[in-house]
Amino acid sequence: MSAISVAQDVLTPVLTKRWLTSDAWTIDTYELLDGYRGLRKAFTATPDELIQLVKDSGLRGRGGAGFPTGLKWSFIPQGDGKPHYLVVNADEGEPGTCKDVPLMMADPHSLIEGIIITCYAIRSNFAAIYIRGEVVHAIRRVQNAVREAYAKGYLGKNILGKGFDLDVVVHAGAGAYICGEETALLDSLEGYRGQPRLKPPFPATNGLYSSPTVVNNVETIASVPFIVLGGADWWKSMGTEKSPGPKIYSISGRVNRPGQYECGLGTTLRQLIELAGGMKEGHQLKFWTPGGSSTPMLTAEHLDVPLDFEGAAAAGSMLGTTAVMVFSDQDDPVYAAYRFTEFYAHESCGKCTPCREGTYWMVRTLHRILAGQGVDKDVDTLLDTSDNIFGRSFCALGDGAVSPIISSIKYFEQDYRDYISGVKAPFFTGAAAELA
Ligand code: L3W
Ligand code: SF4
Repeated sequence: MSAISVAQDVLTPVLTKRWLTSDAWTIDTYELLDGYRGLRKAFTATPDELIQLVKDSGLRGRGGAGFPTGLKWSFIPQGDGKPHYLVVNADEGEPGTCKDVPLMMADPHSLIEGIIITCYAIRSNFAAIYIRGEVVHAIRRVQNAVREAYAKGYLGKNILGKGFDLDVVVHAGAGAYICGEETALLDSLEGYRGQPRLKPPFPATNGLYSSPTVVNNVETIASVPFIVLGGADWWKSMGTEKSPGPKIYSISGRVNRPGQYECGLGTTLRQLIELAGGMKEGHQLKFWTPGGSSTPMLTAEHLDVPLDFEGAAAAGSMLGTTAVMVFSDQDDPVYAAYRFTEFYAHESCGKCTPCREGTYWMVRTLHRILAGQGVDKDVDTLLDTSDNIFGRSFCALGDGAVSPIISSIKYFEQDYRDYISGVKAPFFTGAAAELA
C-alpha cells in the first residue's frame, strides 16, 4: 500500500483516523475504535430521519460527479412493492485514483457499517460491493470483513435485534474501466457485458434487475457512520459551504511523498504539495490534474484554486475523484495526452460511434505528432474530433476522453507546434514511430 498521510494541520483525521492502527481492518480492533457505534445510533432513528440527516450534512458523492447523497437516497420510491438495492461502486479505475482501495484495505468495516446504515435508510435488504477485479488483495480483505460482520450479527437476519435483515455480496469485476460507469456496472453485475444504459431512467428508479437502486462510491458510503455519530453540523464544519466534509486526495507524480492525504474539501494544490513533502528536487510544476485523467489539466497558475466541486469547475476543470497527478517541467504534456488517450481508446466500450472511432483516430493523430510526422492542421483535427465526441457520446467516458487533449492544447499548444515544426525532437523514433 502506498504511504498514508493525514493533513493533521488542516483537519483532524476522520475517514483515515484508523488507517495507521495495526489490524484496524479486523472487526475486533474496529469495534475497539468506535466501530459499529454509528450503526447502533442509526438504529435509534427512523429511515426517513437518517435520509434527512444525510441531506442536512450536505454529503456529496465521492465518485466524481458530486451528486447530493441524501437527495439520491430520497429518490428511492417507497411502498412500490419492489425490492430496493444498494450497489457500492468500488471499481476504482480512473487513472491516478487511489483512495477507495486503500480505504478498503485499511478500514473495510467502515464501508460495511456505512452499507448497513444506508440499506436501513433506503429500506434495502440486499447490497452488492462491485470491486475492480485486479485488486485481489482488496477483494479478499472486504470478503473477510463481510464474513466477520456476519459472524458477529451485524449482517444477516435480525441485525442487533432490530428486526432488520441484510445480505451483502462481494462481486469482483473483470477489469473494464467502463464498469465504473454506474449503469454499465449494473449490467455487469447482472451478468451481461458491461455497457452503459440510457439515462434516464436513473438507477434510483430502474437499477439492478430494474428495481430502485442506490449506487454510491466507497468513500461516500464510508462517510455515513461518521455523519451519524458526529451530526450534520459537525460534518459541515469541514470543507466549504457547498462542498462540505473531509475528502481523501490521492497525490501521485513529481512530489516527494505520494499517497493519500485527507483534508477538508477546498484544500489547494499548494497545500497538498506541501503536505506531500514538496516537489521532487529539480522539478518545477508544469501541469496537473485535480481529479484523474478525465478532468482537464490545470497549470502552475492554478496552485491556489480551492479543490472543491465549485472551485475546480470555476478554474475550468472538475474535482472528479480528487486524484491529483503532478507533472513537472521534465514531463511532456503532449505525451501525457497521448498516454491518456490510448487508455480511453482501449477502454472505450464500443457502443457509440463518436467515442469508439474518435478515440482511435485521436491516438493515431497524437502518435503521428509525437513521431515528428505531424502536419499543421493536426492540432485543429484533434480539436475538431474532440468537439465531435464531447457532448455527443453515450456516456461520460467520451467527455472524459477529450479532456486531456483539449486542456493540453489550451495551455501547451506550442509544445504540439514544436513537434510538428521539428523544433522538438520526435518522441517516437525507429520502430516505435510506426503505428501498429
Ligand atoms: C436520480 C436524477 N438520480 C443524477 C444520479 C446518477 C448518478 C449521480 C451522478 O459520472 C463522473 C463522470 C466521470 N434522478 C439524477 C440522478 N442522478 N441525476 O447522480 O450522475 P452524473 O450523471 O452526473 O455522473 P456519473 O455518471 O455518476 C461520474 C467523473 O465522474 N470521474 C470519475 C471517474 C472514475 C471513478 C472511479 O474510478 N472511481 O469515479 C472523473 O472525473 O467522468 O463525469 O448516480 O444516477 N435526476
Ligand atoms: Fe461506450 Fe465510449 Fe460510448 Fe461510453 S462514450 S458508451 S464508453 S463507446
